[in-house]
Amino acid sequence: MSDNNHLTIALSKGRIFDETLPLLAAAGITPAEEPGSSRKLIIGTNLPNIRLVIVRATDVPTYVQYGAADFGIAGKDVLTEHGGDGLYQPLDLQIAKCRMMVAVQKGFDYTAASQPGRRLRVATKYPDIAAEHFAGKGVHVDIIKLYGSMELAPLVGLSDAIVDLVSTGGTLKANNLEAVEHIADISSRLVVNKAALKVKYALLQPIIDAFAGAVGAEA
Ligand code: PRT
Ligand code: MG
Repeated sequence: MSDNNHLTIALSKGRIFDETLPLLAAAGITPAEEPGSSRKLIIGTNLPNIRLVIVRATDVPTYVQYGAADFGIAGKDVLTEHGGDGLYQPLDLQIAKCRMMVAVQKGFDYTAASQPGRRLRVATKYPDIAAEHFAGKGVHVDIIKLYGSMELAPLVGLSDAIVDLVSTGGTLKANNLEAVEHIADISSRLVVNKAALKVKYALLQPIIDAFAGAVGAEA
């Protein structure tokens, strides 16, 4: 599949996949199987020269950077944390929208705890984003890296605060937490391998254009 007439697209299961289906359809691409119910990691499409690889959301930039996939779709959270080396990011797809927020347990005095000079313990899956945010405020932080369920950390005394994604706010509410600071608005981006864009331009550009048309943007 590595010749110039074939394309490999890296996608993650879950919300990004569901919201990507209409974009793929706009480009004339229909997956042969539903990754939610299939255990296959390589999924064909209606087009014999285009296939999907199903990877963890955080791994999408890595597959595209190394050219194992020609392009993929990843959240701005994942892309910011990963860095943009070797990646061309032509399009904000306006899908899987959410907000990167600081949250604390209800009743915790965040204003006092985040004064310059104070030291705050922050649990997050996004250590670089969190470190940059607090450095910008002049707040010293000890960052505790977690891989999931950040919401638990303040409840059991692992951290004072978390940096995590919020969409409906339901998860924070269910765990007696509240958002206290907005760091960034997040949506998913198209990421293209820079070398592939050159050598497979004739295959890639019509897909990028179709995605742009579907989201009402200029590619
Ligand atoms: O699940 P896995 O570990 O494989 O990876 P992942 O969790 O990164 O994948 P997935 O599919 O859950 O998320 C993929 C992308 O969706 C993220 O990288 C974001 O860009 C985007 N996205 C949009 C979100 C959310 N909204 C979101 N709400 N990703 C995660 N969440 C989580 C959040 O971390 C929190 O635990 O949902 C919870 C909060 O949701 P609400 O609605 O209760 O506020
Ligand atoms: Mg998840």
